[in-house]
Amino acid sequence: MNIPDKLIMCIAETQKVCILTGAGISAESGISTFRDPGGLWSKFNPAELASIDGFMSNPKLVWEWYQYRRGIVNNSSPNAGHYSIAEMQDKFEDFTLITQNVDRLHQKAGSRSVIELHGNIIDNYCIDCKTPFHGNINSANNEVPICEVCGGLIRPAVVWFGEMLPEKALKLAYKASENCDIFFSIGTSAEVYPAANLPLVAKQSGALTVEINPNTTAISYSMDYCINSNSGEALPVILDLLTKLRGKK
Ligand code: BV8
Ligand code: ZN
Repeated sequence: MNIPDKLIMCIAETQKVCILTGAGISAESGISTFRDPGGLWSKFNPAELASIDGFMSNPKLVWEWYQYRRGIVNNSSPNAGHYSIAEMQDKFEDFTLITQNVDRLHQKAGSRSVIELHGNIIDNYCIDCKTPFHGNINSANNEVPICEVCGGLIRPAVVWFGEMLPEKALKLAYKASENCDIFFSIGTSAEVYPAANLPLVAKQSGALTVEINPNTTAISYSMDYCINSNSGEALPVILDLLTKLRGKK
């Protein structure tokens, strides 16, 4: 895979980097993406499962789907792409990592202050009183746990379709996208809003934009660089070239 010299020079000279990741960065960790052939949405209907209406109309089905995905996530490890991003964090004065992912593999790889736009699949809370739930979630017959405070249903701490994103996370994400010199869009189809706005906000704010994705996406045409590669392959190469170039100075 070829990383243009000019791009590496730009990365080496900048101090303000913003990265947005999607499900693709976790693909090499064995976690299905959503929209790739055979991905999660090809097997399940997102409106049915990843939405508040879906949960309220069939709490047990949705709970079991998240339990199934939690099992995969709990047995997954970060890949070279996650570790490369974690190592990049201390190479720039101003570095922001925004993720749409709910698997917390960035944090497992050592990334700090990760902005989670769509929540996380590890935590749970009461759908009525919002109290965080720390009780047992693995009942024998996968029953939906009940809130110990008010008796409400317990749900995963993800952001479902039709739900607002966490206000603070979204504000920080827009601010970083508006103020960076280089913006990377990595492993996302850029089809879910408002996250999909961020690469374009960065571009409109004057950032150099780089996409890392083996496929073409809805925003490829507007990116300054498209590295058509798996992130687990491209990111270690970028990190190595950057370290060598910085080391030479
Ligand atoms: C909201 C958590 C206010 C749950 C998820 C404006 C215009 C149009 C629609 C809307 C809009 N504003 C709001 C909407 C509605 C909706 C939306 O965007 N719908 C889309 C489908 C059109 N948005 C919302 O509802 C959001 N809420 O805005 O509230 C509102 C509400 C209603 C109406 C107006 C305003 C909430 C969105 C959050 C939903 N929750 N996840 C869960 O996980 O179960 S979204 C889900 O999709 C995941 O978080 C996922 O991360 C995210 C985005 O998908 P990607 O990460 O990009 O994954 P995908 O599979 O699509 O792509 C993977 C890519 O990786 C591919 O390109 C592939 O080529 C690449 N790849 C594969 N292997 C590799 C790789 N890349 C690199 N390396 C590899 N090895
Ligand atoms: Zn409650």
